[in-house]
Amino acid sequence: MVDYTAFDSAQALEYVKNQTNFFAPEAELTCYEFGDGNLNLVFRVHDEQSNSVILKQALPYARCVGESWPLTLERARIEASVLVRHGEVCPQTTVKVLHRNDALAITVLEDLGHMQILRAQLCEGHTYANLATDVADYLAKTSFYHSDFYLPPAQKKALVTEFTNPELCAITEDLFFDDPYRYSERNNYPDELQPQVTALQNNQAVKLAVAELKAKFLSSAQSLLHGDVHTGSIFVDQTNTKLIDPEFGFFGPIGFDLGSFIGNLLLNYCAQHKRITELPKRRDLHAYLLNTIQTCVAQFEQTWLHLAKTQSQDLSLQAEGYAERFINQVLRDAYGFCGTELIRRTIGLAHVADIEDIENPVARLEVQKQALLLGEQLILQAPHCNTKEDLSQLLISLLL
Ligand code: SR1
Ligand code: MG
Repeated sequence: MVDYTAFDSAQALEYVKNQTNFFAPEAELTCYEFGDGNLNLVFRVHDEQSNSVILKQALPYARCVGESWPLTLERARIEASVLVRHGEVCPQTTVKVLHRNDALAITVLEDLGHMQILRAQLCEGHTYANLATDVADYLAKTSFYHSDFYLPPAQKKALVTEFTNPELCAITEDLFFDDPYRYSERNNYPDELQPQVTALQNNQAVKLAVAELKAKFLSSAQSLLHGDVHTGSIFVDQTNTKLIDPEFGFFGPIGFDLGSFIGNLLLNYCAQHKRITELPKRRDLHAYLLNTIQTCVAQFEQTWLHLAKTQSQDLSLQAEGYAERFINQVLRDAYGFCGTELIRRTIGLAHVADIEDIENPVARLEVQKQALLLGEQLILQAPHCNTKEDLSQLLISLLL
């Protein structure tokens, strides 16, 4: 077995040249590193004709913090395996794995460089007509086909073991559910936000509702999640949508992925109050974001229920009305998890460019206050909604 070593561009190029056959032996290859995420190295290797692949390598620590935060290389195996499994049930929306080497924590992926990262595009006010239905399709299919509704019990349990991802889950457990609700050195917010943060951290009702969500995250192995569906994990163009980066994948509560996605759209919604100055333009983008959330939730529910009606293997879970009851709870969970995403991205360790890149600190502070309040109200009120219509009404009332 080859010993792990973190690659530089020359090593990444040599690896692709010698260990794969994507390029002709005589091809003149070029390679550069361009990763700007929190955790990994990302290289693009291309030839003179601009044929290219991406080589992604996990580092033994969190890149955004440094070697003081060691992190398992196992996440490369998890990520490649989630991509393969999700790709089997939703190929059109999952980035393709071309090659993997778990010992070197390497995954070679199709290059999506002709597409754009959704977060940057939304920040610039661009819209994508297929985004809602594509993400809904991905979330419904990947979660249904890896749930107890579909998998035989023994296979499901074996997969839960295969995808046990304790170190990456611990990051989410800390950053989503613990840090924002207590003092933590990792928290990051301006002094001017301290009164709101103190109020949040003293709000016992919020802490109780967050405890419910954390308990679900810890012990509801409902399906194989992506685990980190933020708008930086989605490539888009006007026809396609591709999910990347499921290194936080594990068997968890289905609503977590949907909630993370909605949460990121809402972070953008809040930021647009200060990003777009012309009112008609801002209204249009706000309408697009709200419509994307509503369409995604409705389509997710519809596809999931259709699969449950036509593909469920488990006899008891086919009981009349059970799938509807199950998915209603998933949607309540999603809006709750969405609230935790809004809060942790505002006062926790990992922020979003949508808000951070607002240059005027006074404007940014207003956006941060809105995101905090929205998150808090979703966490408190989502558990009391019965249907997706109630959840949608709740959201609209909070955005007014
Ligand atoms: C230390 S990792 C911080 C965040 O980046 C990832 O994309 C996840 O969202 C994680 O919470
Ligand atoms: Mg990532």
